Amino acid sequence: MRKIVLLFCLALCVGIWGQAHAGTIYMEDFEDGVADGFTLNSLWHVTQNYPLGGSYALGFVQGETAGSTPNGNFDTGATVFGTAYGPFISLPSAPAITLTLGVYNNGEHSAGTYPTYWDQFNLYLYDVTGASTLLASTSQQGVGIAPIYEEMINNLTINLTLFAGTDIQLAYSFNSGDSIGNGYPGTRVDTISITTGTVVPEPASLLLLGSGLLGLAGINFRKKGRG
Ligand SMILES: [Ca+2]
Ligand SMILES: [Ca+2]
Ligand SMILES: [Ca+2]
Repeated sequence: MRKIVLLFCLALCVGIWGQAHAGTIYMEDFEDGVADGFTLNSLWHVTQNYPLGGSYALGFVQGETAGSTPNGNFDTGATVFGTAYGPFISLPSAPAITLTLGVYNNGEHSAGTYPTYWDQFNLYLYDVTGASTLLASTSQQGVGIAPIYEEMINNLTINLTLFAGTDIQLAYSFNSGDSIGNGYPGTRVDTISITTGTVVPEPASLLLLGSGLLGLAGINFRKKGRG
């Protein structure tokens, strides 16, 4: 019986410990109507048109009617391209760091198993030296590059553990490449989150861990007293 109680308490402590260690270090869902810390250019803006979560998203599109359908387009009559640069984010030295976000892209592309994409979206990561890593793409395949499929919401999960302990910047890049076939609903990015485990336990979980150990000591004491 004592072993069972002990195991239960240990499981509880580990559970609390684990929860306390899973932390959000960055979150942007655009629900305050502001892309905080972003540098936006070209057609990139916070939009109420077709958010992937809540009421607002980041979009590369123009002439929208606010609503839940992907209307509007990026047809300005010329080649359009632009990058939305997010803020620099300091990643802690943690054993696991994960980026999750939603991406919707609807641009000019051919049909088939391996389509040609004339209107392309790419997600890049920049380090402080300006070196870039391609994290996700509509049009480029490769190891470590998450595919983005057209005309559907892509819920991406990207491992950033490689960049633990460094400052990074995420960059959301759209390029029509040409001036034709641009009457499409464009791109939406939403619910960008970076989570990590931390190596330093929070005071609250230490307190719980401490009281758990005291509880164990109490059980031990009572058992001995009765025997
Ligand atoms: Ca915001
Ligand atoms: Ca949102
Ligand atoms: Ca085009």
